[in-house]
Amino acid sequence: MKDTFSNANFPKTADGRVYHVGVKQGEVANRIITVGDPSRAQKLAEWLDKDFPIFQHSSSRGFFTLTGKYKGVLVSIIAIGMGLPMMDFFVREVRAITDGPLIIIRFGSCGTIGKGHVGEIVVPRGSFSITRNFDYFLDGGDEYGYESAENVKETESDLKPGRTNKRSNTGETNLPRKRLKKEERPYILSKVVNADSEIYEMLQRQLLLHLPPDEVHTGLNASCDSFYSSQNREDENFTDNNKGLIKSVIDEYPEAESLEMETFMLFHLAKCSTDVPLTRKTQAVVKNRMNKNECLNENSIRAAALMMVFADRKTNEFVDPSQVDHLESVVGQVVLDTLISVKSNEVCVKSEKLLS
Ligand code: R1P
Ligand code: URA
Repeated sequence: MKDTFSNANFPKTADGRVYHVGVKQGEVANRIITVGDPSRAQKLAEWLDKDFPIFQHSSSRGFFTLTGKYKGVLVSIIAIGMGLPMMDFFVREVRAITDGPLIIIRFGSCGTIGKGHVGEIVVPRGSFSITRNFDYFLDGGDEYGYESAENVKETESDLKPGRTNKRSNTGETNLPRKRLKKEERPYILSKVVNADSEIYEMLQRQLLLHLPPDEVHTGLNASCDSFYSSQNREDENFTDNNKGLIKSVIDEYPEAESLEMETFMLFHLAKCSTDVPLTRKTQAVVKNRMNKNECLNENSIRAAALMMVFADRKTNEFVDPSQVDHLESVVGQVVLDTLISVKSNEVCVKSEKLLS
């Protein structure tokens, strides 16, 4: 039977279950690994302590939660599916049913546009987003983010020395076409939001105990709103105007290493997370600090990420399933070890109350 929810602003059942992730207070730990694929979550769960019961919940919206103990510490492993909105559902709904600081590590997969190769690992120091500029596709431009030739106005100010303003017989202009302003281009690149620096460094240290240094990459991640268009994949069935997108990403962010679809939202929400309910602050103070891009220093969520490279976008190589199996085992334990090593007294205290 379907559950009944009340409060359209933040729907919950009478016993406090959230609408999409489907969990309630006491079912999720304050230390969380989030993955995309439910089978990756199951694989990680193999490392959980055998002498402690494992709580499991599959929601009707595709979220899969496992809570148990790892080396005696309460942890949750939550599979969220794919994309920025799924990360938003997960972070907000889990935040709503937990108390105290949350530590969240994303263990995902990615494509590489940097130094990495298939089967290697990326631990990003930060992430930006690449999103499709829907309005561009109404107004038009060329495939590379320049204004369309037919839009070029033949004014003196458009002319470079030595150019004429005559149109050719075919109607094409030889006027220099302007690179569109950033906000007018087909894909919008955001600023970078950093990972929690302590967890980022711990992940690298732990990984280097198990993998050669040249297989562990840092740099920046880009979270895209499509696996296809905003990751510069060709798709003849749609107008995507994404030729040269990876090149312009690297021009803007030479450190760009990986493309995937969730990490930016996790880092962004961690940065926007408030410790004290907003009603206890004046909205104006919070807004002012956000506008100045200042971290709200009472963030209740600390987040970091690491990704297995599944696709090499330079060579077009794609990962073999046997490599995935091996990587998930080695790296899965690294993520769990890191998750329980992050120091947070409050997290330890709060967690003990769970599932008791
Ligand atoms: C695309 O195939 C999916 O793989 C990556 C992307 O972020 C996207 O979700 O991550 P996961 O393997 O964690 O799902
Ligand atoms: N996940 C992505 O989002 N992109 C890739 O190329 C591989 C995994």
